[in-house]
Amino acid sequence: MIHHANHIRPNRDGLKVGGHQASCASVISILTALYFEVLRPQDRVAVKPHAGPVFHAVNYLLGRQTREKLATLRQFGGIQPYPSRVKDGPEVDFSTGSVGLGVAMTTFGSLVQDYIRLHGLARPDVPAGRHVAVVGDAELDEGNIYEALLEGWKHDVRNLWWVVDYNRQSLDSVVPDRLFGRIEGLFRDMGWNVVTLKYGRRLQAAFARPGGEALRRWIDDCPNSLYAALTFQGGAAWRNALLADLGRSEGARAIIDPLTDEELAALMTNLGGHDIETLIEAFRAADAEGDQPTCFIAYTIKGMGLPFAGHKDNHAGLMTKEQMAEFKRSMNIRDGHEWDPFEGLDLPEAELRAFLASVPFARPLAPEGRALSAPAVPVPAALPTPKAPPGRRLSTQAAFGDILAEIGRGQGELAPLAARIVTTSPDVTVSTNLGPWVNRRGIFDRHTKNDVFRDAKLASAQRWGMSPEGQHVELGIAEQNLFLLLAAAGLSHSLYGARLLPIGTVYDPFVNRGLDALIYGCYQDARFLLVSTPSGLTLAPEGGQHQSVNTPLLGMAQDRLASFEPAHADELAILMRWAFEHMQRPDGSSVWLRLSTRPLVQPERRLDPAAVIAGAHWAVPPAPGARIAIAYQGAVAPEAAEAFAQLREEVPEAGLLAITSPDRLHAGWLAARRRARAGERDAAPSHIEALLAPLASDAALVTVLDGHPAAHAWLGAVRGQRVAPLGVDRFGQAGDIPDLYRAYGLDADAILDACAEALLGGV
Ligand SMILES: Cc1ncc(C[n+]2csc(CCOP(=O)(O)OP(=O)(O)O)c2C)c(N)n1
Ligand SMILES: [Mg+2]
Repeated sequence: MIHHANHIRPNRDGLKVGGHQASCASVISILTALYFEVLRPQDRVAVKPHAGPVFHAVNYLLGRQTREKLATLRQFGGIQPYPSRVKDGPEVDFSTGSVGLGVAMTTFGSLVQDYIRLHGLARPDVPAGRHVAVVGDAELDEGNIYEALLEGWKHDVRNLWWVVDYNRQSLDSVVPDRLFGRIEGLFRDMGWNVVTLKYGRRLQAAFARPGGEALRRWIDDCPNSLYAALTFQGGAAWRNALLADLGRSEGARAIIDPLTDEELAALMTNLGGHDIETLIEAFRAADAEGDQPTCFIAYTIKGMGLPFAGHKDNHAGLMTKEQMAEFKRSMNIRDGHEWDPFEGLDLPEAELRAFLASVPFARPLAPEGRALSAPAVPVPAALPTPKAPPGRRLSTQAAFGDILAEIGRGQGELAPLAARIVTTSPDVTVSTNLGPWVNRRGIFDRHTKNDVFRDAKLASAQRWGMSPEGQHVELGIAEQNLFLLLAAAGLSHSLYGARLLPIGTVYDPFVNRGLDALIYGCYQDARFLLVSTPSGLTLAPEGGQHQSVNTPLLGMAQDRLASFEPAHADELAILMRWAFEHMQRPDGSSVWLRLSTRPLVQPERRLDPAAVIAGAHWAVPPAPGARIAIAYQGAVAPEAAEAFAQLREEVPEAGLLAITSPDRLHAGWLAARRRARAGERDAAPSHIEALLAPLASDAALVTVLDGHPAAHAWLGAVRGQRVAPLGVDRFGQAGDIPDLYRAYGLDADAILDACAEALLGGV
């Protein structure tokens, strides 16, 4: 596949195609043992990213991939470089690509599978499976792996296997010696079983002979880089190196001397991770042991069997045409038969086919295949909107907590929804207002644990009893774990055939801390509701590291994530209801709500839900031809309203626009432009075009949000109107809201100044 993509397929742009032949060769025996012998249909696998071609080749043999598709590796619309759930289809259990995340994802998949089974939500026809990660050894440098290890230990995850392709090479280099002693210790400390597969059968047999012990010691002591270099150099180099040290050991010589260079090289590279029998035996033994998480350290050689085996620079290496011709000769592959499934094998085809048909993994998991389905959870026509008593203010964060707590009562038509919601938070459950929901629905744990404080009758607003029925998964602070859990729970319908509606809360600035995992979840089309709060300068006394600036832009830029920032509880209730539905629609996505702890007076009004969902509505519509409008987003609503009241004294026709989602507005606008470009005649204008239409063609828009002003700056491009974008473009700092909004130019005076300037034509 890789050779075809690089050397056979026409190349139009002169770019190297690539495809990681060395990384693939390293892991072939491991994937063979797993897929053709050990795995069962219900098992879920994260294959190391750069073994994607091997994975597709496995599926080809299993009849789940076509010959035509194999020829499209890395082509537009073809097989992806790294396994992708969305683009490669249902055979891919977990997308991989950003190293480390797929590995950790298996931990959270295992947790989610436990959750649905312990809640009685599992489909009777889908048995519980094991979660397996095939791990590149350099992936273990990623910190998120250790975050997941700790979290997995806390949650007592089971049935988890990580098979490390321990070729002791990363992209740039050979990894330091003895590193694995450290890593093995870490796994054991976390309650994992560690199985090291260092040597294959042939080496083990050699070690058992007289003098074999000396040979074993020699290899054990051989530095990784020397071992790699000798592997690359081949038999003669092995012989020289061995004889230099072991030349006087008669036993060792009796092992080495009779072998040809080629045989000696084969013996010296007979590592556990390339020995099918050793691998299968180890997997079977672990299976028989039970459900303890197990790490297999399978020694391998990067590029095994290829001309650049062991070379430290082989990560991006590609065989030349001449090398491939030689490789084909050695594998008995005839020209023109490269894609024949059984080419080069000396077993009868019927026997091979019978074997493939008998492979446990070849059995279908469910009638619909590996991508399972689950019916949608009904969502009531409206969610309860919290009402602030007269004179009281309400923040969007508090309103979120209230709405969820009300759902948590599980009354009437809210019951099915309540049953499928699972919440999670990285140690900010209480401070993001999930407390009342948790008090009602309990904390999830495989083991029932009482709330010690409650039992001792110590006063606390939080009831933190844990049980298998609980519906909140409490996580440690590591934000990547939050997003990986949301990703796993957000794929529950597809992976385990049970629909969950996962909600994760996190402080808005710390979305950045888990961003790659968030993107990872979106990339594989996981469906969850992210609630990030508090946000922006409104978190005033906490200072600049806690005050998010970039998140509105992240929300706009992130595919498969619809992002909103409501200002008031009525908008929030509309958006949450819509989110539960949107998360379940085949053409839907995850949803992100950016909220605030700033309490605001709640307006009495009737909203058009469609407008709130589309991203904006006129709080005060402009008169036709108006020269100016103020547009606000989120917690700065009072400043905008105050400035607007003064503006109207001078410019009575002005309008006040409430933006709930620059993301949706922008997406809708781009979609409309694409429709128009595609020649759709009566294509309706986008929501933002329609909203801005009543304003004069050269009207000014003064926009304001507690976040980066670029989120609104594009609005001027919609109809060629002028924009004065106000927002935050520097680190925040500690203060109170009046001081900070004045210092950063978000207060009513700043908005009015911008209006005055705009009216004078100064934008
Ligand atoms: C987060 C991240 N950083 C960097 C890369 C680029 N990259 C791809 S593979 C690789 C080295 C992987 O080495 P290892 O996991 O040992 O795999 P091997 O190729 O040796 O099997 C790197 C740095 C990446 N894909 N993801
Ligand atoms: Mg490696």
